[in-house]
Amino acid sequence: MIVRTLEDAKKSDRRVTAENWESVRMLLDEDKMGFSFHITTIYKGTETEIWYQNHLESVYCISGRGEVETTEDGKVYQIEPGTIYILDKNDKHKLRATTEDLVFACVFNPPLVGNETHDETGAYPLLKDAA
Ligand code: 9YT
Repeated sequence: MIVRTLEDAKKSDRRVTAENWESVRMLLDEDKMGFSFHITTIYKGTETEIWYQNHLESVYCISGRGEVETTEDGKVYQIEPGTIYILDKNDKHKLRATTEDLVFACVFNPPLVGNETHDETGAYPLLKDAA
């Protein structure tokens, strides 16, 4: 069994920061679970365009307020604690934290390796298979 705490993970290189968000990657490819698990905070007042072309992701809201828009059809879904959005079609989307920071628990398949950041298309590369 593996046991970790958010507090310890935050103090390590598992915490990754970007302009609009930060994320603590609590479970990664090296753990051999077939998925990765992240606690991600999206900063209030930001919009981030994301397109995980190589990964499926589920995103569960723990706290905060916001909305997610599917870019292709312009549909907007409100996000509040208890909402999950599931990117089952590698959907390109725009994520907005409106009146509060959004805090999410996120799962990725395939798992992230650990040091990915969004590229210019909003995707993560498949680092494990990269040359
Ligand atoms: C909300 C969302 O897409 N979270 C993804 C994980 C996070 N951006 C990370 O760990 O890179």
